[in-house]
Amino acid sequence: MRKALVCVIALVAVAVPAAAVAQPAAVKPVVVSITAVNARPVGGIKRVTVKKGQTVRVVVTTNVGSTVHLHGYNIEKPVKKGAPTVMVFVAKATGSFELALHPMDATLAQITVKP
Ligand SMILES: [Cu+2]
Repeated sequence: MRKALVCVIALVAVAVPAAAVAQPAAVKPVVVSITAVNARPVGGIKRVTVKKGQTVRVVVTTNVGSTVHLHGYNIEKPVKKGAPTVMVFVAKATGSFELALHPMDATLAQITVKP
């Protein structure tokens, strides 16, 4: 009896903070994580499809390169050595967009935005 009560209290303690920080699905970003070694994406070019209006969070970890560039959206982020490069954007334009690592012009990902 006492054990069951302790268990219920423990469950409530875990569930309440989780519910308090939960965000609505619409504002939750789609995370695209890429690790590149010597300008090659580990596991191959990442292909991701998102819906128009979604927020996309691109996280690139790379040992080389100076900038990460999302073609079409024309967003460029300088690469920080020893830290992930983070690019956040709202997928407003539909189509297929290449994420490249410069100056070597290596394709890291292909992000497709569907209406
Ligand atoms: Cu580019």
